[in-house]
Amino acid sequence: MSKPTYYITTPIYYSSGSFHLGHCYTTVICDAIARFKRMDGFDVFYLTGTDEHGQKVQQKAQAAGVTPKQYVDKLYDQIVALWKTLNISYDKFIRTTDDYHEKTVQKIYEKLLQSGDIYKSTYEGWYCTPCESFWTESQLHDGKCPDCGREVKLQKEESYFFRLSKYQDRLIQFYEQNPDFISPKSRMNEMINNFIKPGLKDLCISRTTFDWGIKLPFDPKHVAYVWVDALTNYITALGYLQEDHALFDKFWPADLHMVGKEIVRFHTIIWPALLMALDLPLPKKVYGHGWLLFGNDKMSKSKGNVVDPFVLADRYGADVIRYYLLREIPFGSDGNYNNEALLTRTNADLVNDLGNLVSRTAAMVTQYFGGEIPQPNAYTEPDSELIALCEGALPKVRQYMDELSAPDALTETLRIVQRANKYIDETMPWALNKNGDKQRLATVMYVLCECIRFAATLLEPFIPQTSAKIFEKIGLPLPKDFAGLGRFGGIGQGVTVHKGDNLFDRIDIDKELKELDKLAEQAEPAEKSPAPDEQTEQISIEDFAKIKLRTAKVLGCERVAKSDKLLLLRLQVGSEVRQVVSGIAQHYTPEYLVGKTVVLVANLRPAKIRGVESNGMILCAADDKSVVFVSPEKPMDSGKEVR
Ligand code: ME8
Repeated sequence: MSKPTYYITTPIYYSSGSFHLGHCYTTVICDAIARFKRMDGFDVFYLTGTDEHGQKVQQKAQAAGVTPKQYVDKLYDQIVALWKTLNISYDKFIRTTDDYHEKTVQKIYEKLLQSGDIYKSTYEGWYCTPCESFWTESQLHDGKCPDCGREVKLQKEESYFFRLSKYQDRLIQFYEQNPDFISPKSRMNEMINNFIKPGLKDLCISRTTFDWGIKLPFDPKHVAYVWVDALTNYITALGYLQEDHALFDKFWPADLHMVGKEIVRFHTIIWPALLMALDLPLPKKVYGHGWLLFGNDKMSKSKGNVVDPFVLADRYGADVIRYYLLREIPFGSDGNYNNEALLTRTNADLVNDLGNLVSRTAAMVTQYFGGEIPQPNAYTEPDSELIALCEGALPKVRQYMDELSAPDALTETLRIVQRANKYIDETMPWALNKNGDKQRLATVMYVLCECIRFAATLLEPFIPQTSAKIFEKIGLPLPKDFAGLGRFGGIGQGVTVHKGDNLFDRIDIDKELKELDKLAEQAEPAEKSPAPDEQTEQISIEDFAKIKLRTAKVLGCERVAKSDKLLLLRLQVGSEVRQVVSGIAQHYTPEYLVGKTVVLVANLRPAKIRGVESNGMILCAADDKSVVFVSPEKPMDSGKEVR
């Protein structure tokens, strides 16, 4: 009989900066789930990758003086090294610059055009480049991006639009019929109240102001919107619309898209609507996990509060990081990272509980039985308690993993370890040895080794290196599945333990905290936010030539009624006279301005300011304190071109 399938994905990571411990969170969780499902008899496909196109990447590459491809290649190497360090067992790594992906995205755009889901229009609104997100005026928070709090830019460009609004009712219906689609539940309400209820607008899905993206086949001056490019990775990676689509046939729809909470809206609104337009089945679940915070802020390079996973892995090993992220951060909510919690959790669970149990047991089996695990005799109390605990563990852990709660799954597993340590104190093997009660001693040793086998098997998805080391120590082959967890008593005759080194060394917390602080001081500074001129896109001379600048002479000037900021200027521009409203009343008196020559943006669309018509804008320079108008350095007639 063929195995049930399980398709799990992480988001694809932005290739626009270095990776920190917060990034590891999504991938480590997915890895634990993927490993668990494999051990639990599923045919798993675990996908991860990198999101390599977009304006942000182009700007960063430009600032670094390299091509975008060179830039993303470097980050690709970095992230692959990170996942190797953390033992991430993905089945495929997709890069959005992979040829097959680019070609398939083009086919997807063609398909959407043919189905009438795409049309051409003009986008006018706000754009957050770091998030690559479009926002309406009312969605902004204090004029800033509601997701990351950074500056947004007013964008006006010819674009292709996806008819997202058309799918609003079908989306609501889908959510109603699939109440677990968006998890945790609170995120479902957030999506409905914040995005669906105010009404979905059609989505701009192409850009023309930069070119680091996938060109639209039917209009190559447009590149695909990076989120459409990125979201479709989940199907292009499987061979959708490609010659070999066996994986797509086998694994789609995805069982789980694991994502951080800030990108739930892309995955639960835009992505399902695109899939509906492509007439494809929808994923079964999108889980929006919380953030890893550092000092109560989201850990992120731009905030400068990052922890380097390479440094931690180098000092303590990958499993310490994996265990901390999986055990300590309450799943679904935000969790605050601090070095002390990491070290304390490591000492308590991994050194004291797990490490001690394994080393004490291996030492006793060596000392009392020459290293060979003895077969048990009759079980008595409290043996049966431990047997029940072990035999009941897998169903409970499975239930927690189905609920995607790694912390509970680990707590349940560690119960076996903790109970076994207590069992050593209760049964006092050293006394049994002293009294010559070899029969009981054999049973006690056997019970302990079995507890270790159960715990180490259940720990494989979470801390695979440690699990492998434990199996080596107790002389058993690494299990490939959970089949051996059905019944207590799986260790046969002739198995020999190997004492070896400790699994984990105890950490001197005070000393390590100082060391980690020192390392943090030496680390790279926060990513500086680009200076305004770095952030601004470059324009061509043709673009600049569209702006008509003219010298103008102030013929008359008065205050605008009921406004302490506005002046109404009457300007001579060559043979023409114009009126222009300018917000400089707090910096100039009308009398001072009359007779001065200013520079006018002459082809600005007329606007009404406080009900007064304004035909142009005069150029001013400004800092925090003052505003000064720009004037030709020597006398100049009005109406002359400024260029
Ligand atoms: O969002 N705590 O990529 P990304 C927990 N390219 N998780 C964190 C985190 C933190 N402090 N910081 C980042 C993108 N993450 C898009 C995805 S998918 C079609 C496109 C998580 O590199 C974040 O929540 O910004 C996300 O799940 C993952 O790292 C990648 O984030």
